[in-house]
Amino acid sequence: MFNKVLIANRGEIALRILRACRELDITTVAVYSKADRDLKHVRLADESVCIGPNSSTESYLNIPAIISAMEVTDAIAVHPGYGFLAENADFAEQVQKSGFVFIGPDPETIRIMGDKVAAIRAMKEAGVPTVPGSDGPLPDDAEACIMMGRKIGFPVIIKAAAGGGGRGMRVVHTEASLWNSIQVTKTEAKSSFGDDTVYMEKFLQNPRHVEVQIISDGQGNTVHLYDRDCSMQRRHQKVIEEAPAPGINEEARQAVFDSCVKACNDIGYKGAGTFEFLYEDGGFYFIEMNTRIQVEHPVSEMITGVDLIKEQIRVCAGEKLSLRQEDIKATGHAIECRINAEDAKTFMPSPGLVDNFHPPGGLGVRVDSHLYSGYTVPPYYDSMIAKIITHAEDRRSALRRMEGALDELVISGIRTNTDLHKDLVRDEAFIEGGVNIHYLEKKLGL
Ligand code: MV4
Repeated sequence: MFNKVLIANRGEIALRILRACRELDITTVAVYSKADRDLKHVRLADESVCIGPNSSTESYLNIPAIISAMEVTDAIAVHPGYGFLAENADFAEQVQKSGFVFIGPDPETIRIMGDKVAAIRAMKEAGVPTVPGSDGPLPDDAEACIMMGRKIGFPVIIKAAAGGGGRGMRVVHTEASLWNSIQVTKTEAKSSFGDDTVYMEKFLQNPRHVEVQIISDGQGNTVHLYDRDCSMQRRHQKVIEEAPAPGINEEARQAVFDSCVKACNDIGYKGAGTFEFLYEDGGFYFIEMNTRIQVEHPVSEMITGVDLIKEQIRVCAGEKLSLRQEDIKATGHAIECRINAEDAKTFMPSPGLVDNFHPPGGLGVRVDSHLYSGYTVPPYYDSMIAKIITHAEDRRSALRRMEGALDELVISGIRTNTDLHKDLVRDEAFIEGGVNIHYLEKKLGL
């Protein structure tokens, strides 16, 4: 096992990684920007290094600064968390070339999954169900593209191969507008990602976002940790997630779990990973794979009892996966509410001094947060400040437990989206289960 790990992130996830390291008897190094001296995990870490000014480009995204911090502190490995450098193949490669371990998949795997065309190809090859589409980049031939659109059936969606997470896509409703839309999407992709490769998929009108969590040791051993539903979102920002995904066709579900496990073994995947699917009319359609630990990983941990961060560290230290699929039971239901420092109605960021923080508690209530009374939320980074997770024997009970947890939660001095969550956990359609990706934006009148 590693004796020292550098945590290349901030906020709640840095604290979450620190806690996992502590349980594995690993010494921790925190790195922080000038604005982040007072972060909770910086105080708890064995060592800490300031890596740059406020701006994330010059700190949490500064590869030489992070590798220098590893050299100075003699850290063996780096955990990237989510966001920042977590899915940057060049970072993973430079970490390796400097003689350190990147806690995540190999750079080549990250690169394949970053290229959505290559990712879909690899997954389709392994038997993962995909969206009907172009099966590769679109040719520079208007007639051929129109033929393809006709065959797939309108509406279609044009996506940038280098995009993902909702960036660089365009829905096309008619044959007449297809070629122009392809050109516009290519131009935007070129300027955003430096790559104008685009592909085509059938546009699914009312899907749910259902994803499958896996962990793999890169030695042919992979287990899945069931599914999560993340359909409650606004502008590609998830608001509430839950595990397991409610009301899924059980036969399709088991088949999709098996296909994800097989795909990981086929490509020699190492680390935690998430297969993102659209789920519509009882079918799963793969869209992307995330090669990082995700914000919503706690709901999977709560239903399985598996510590995903500890497992990530173990497999990346070269240990064989000790988990066996038959030992991973899904018990009850877990729900996560993302608490952001933002106005509950306008969604405008609301950084500043938190004069009082009282987290909720009790059986089946988990709070992943770096907040403390007297902490100042800086304006430079993501506005998520806490995740409230409830677990109970069934979905209704987990929701009821969340109502109580949200009512107990006190964060004063700044505005938060807590009132939005209080409304959502009492929303009839959400309580019923299985709302689609458009539900929240429609409810908010967007
Ligand atoms: C789609 C889609 C409908 N049909 N692909 C948006 C984020 C990116 N990961 C993929 N996205 C979508 N791809 C096809 N073929 C609808 C979306 C989509 C979406 C997906 C998941 C969660 C929220 C979303 C919000 C808008 C659109």
